[in-house]
Amino acid sequence: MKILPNKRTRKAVFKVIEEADIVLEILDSRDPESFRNKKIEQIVTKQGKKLILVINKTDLVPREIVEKWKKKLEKEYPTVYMSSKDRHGTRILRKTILKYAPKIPVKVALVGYPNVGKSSIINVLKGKHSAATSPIPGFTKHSQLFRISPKILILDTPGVYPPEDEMSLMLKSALEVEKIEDPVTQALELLKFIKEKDPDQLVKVYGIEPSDDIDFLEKLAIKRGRLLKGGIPDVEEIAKIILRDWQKGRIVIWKEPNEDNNTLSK
Ligand SMILES: Nc1nc2c(ncn2[C@@H]2O[C@H](COP(=O)(O)OP(=O)(O)OP(=O)(O)O)[C@@H](O)[C@H]2O)c(=O)[nH]1
Ligand SMILES: [Mg+2]
Repeated sequence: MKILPNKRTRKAVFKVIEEADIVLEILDSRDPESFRNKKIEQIVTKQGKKLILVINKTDLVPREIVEKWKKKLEKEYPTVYMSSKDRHGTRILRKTILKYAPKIPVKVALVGYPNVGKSSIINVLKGKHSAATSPIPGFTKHSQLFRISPKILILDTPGVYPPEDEMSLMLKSALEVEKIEDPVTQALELLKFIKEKDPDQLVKVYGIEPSDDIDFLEKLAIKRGRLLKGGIPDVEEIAKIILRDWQKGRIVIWKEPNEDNNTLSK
């Protein structure tokens, strides 16, 4: 079953794109391709505006993989990469914005999936904490204009995604955990995914032998003392903890551009 984006959010993002001179699409470095929103890209180009792809969170992925992604993506659009966490790549981003600015001051819209780091990018560009950020996806609710410099104005937008499967949105950390209807099923899917790609991470993070069945959740619940009345392991609470750990980047799986079957979009 596909999850539809919030209509009001979608409308707000489209309005910001109309208002902007150029648009930055923010992608997560763990699988940049799957974070692209082709509908938005289409709208931007149709309006005759320049689109720039920005691969963020590069601190989570080896540099050579990010370079490969950049090479691939820039065949379509100018592409830069950065880590707002490490304050890395901000100079090249500013330079690229000014290179493609049709006028000065330029109004730049930041768009992308929830949680990719749009608001964090504004803060590193501004050099101080101005836009509110959070590990909870869907945090920014309204668009807001920030003055980065006399030459650059940036519009922050709420995260938006195309109609997509819950599993795929969960893997992209785009859903608020509290709103996931069946966290246990989603956590088991996530464990299965991690076990296939890099089971050692489960041992490292949780100290429990990798498994993708309910047994893993039960063991972790007991280990962490998350018990219901009668000593029953609170698997639902543990499922949410695992989903949140994933969203916070405590467990990291990435994809290479040439891999077909290792996608975060499933
Ligand atoms: N590791 C890492 N984490 C980052 C980076 N940039 C942002 N984050 C984290 O990602 C989470 C989301 O960041 P936000 O800036 O709030 O993301 P957003 O795109 O504005 O999210 P919405 O407002 O929900 O659409 C926060 O926990 C940030 O600390 C980065 O470069 N590296
Ligand atoms: Mg935000």
